Amino acid sequence: MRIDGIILRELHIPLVRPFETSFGVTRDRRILLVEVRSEGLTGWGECTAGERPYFSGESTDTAWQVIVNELGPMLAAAEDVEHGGDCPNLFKRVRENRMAKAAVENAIWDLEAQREGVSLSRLLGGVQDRIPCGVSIGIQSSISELMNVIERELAAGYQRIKLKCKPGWDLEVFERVRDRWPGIMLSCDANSAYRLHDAERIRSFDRFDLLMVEQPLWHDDFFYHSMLQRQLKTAICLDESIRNRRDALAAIEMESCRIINIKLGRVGGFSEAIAVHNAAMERGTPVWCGGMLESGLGRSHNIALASLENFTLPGDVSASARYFADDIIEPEVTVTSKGEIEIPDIPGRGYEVRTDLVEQLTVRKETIRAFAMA
Ligand code: OSB
Ligand code: MG
Repeated sequence: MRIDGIILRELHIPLVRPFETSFGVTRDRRILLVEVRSEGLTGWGECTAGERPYFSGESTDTAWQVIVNELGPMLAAAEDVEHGGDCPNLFKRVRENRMAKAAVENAIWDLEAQREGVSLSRLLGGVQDRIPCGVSIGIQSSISELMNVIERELAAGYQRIKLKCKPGWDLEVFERVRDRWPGIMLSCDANSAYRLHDAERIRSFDRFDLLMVEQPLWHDDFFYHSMLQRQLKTAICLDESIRNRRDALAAIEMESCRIINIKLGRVGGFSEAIAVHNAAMERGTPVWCGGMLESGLGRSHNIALASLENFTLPGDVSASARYFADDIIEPEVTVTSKGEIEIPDIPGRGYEVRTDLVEQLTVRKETIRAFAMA
């Protein structure tokens, strides 16, 4: 395909309420959007890096630098990019920086779906026409506040409640929640808040019948998670640790987890996300689609990904309105009263980008041109 223009933007969008995890609080999003123009069509990609390098080593600022100085020029200079799947090879000189890579690669997949006149879901190999949805609930100021939030989300139909946790915001919280809702699908996500000396504490999570405990230990670990998994009835789910297909295979082989969270940005884009999905499916390991407080654009890509066959558990893919007063896509993402999102069955991502609103929210913008690579 002929690449006619690449534009990188940073948007500032406030969250409707702060989101607190074991590594910090997010109040306002700084979102990077990549726009790739080709032969009259525009593909969009979102970078899921956080404002600070606390979830992974990437941040809005590192991704900006890598896209402007490396990935953008590589794409602008490429002569033979036809598919989103060509991007990993094009970008292979750049190590790490998977969220930056995903933003650019996903824009090409987005473009390709439009060009081929198929839905992004079908282009990726998706087979489901609706996906089950859960919510991720941040650490709250009190347990009673948390109970109100859970009540609201269950009333909205969400099928699974995931509680962010850390030492001190765990046992008592689970106890109170289970007392009130004994039968709901409940899980927790520690974002690496525990260490080996907490093993006994984590073992006591078993009595709450959690669907999984997500990333209890170090962000880059398989070995100690495997030691811990042996001592638990509850399934461990890995998020941060899984960077690619090899990691997924290693984690499954070592029994470091029984469930895998797939995030587009964390694994570097649709190509690797599909590879992780397929590797897990072949080994009977269920996966689900994680979220990174994405705007509607990233959300629409998560929805398409989650339509693949082995996404059998409810994902952290939820309604736009939970995070944003006014989303940058049209229609915004909504969830049915059964806690499902319907997969759009029209060409492309199935949600239009509100370009006027994107322009209004843009705080910096750069047009990327090809330059000779060394
Ligand atoms: O670990 O899943 C996580 C948000 C930011 C960083 C890490 C995580 C999360 C979430 C939010 O849990 C999921 C969502 O976008 O709804
Ligand atoms: Mg997580």
